[in-house]
Amino acid sequence: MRRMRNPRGLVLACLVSMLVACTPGAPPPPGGSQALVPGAVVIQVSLIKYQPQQTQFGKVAGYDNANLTVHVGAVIQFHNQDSFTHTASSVGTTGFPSGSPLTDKARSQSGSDLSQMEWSSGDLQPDAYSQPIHATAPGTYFYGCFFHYNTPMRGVITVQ
Ligand SMILES: [Cu+2]
Repeated sequence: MRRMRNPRGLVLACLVSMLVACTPGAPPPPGGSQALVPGAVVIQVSLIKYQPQQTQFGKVAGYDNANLTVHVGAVIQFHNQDSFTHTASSVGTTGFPSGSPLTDKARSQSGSDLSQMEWSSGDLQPDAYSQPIHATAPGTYFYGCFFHYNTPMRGVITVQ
């Protein structure tokens, strides 16, 4: 390969690396760069505002509505109202594990379907919206924040 010593070659190298970054299989971007989709159900995210409450599923907190019921076809987006980073990340369909099951993967945006087991908003910066997440199948979906799962910071979405 030719050495990239002239500016044109450098520009070409940058373009190529941008293309590579967009190919499937490349790491997903961090969350929070998304626009609000018209008609989306917004779940507000704030550890400051939304205190723990007891539900039939266990303790939830940090999201509003943290015990949300929607119909199949709904589109959900998370919106960070705090001045620090959160995530909304799937922890499965069978309940809240006692310790956090979330790994570093939760800090990158993944998934757009609630019934996919590994969806996550990725790192959601202050005032950012998550990607739209689609409720495609009935079920009970448990999620939490990578940073504050044990605080607790957890929520449930029931799709019927
Ligand atoms: Cu958090």
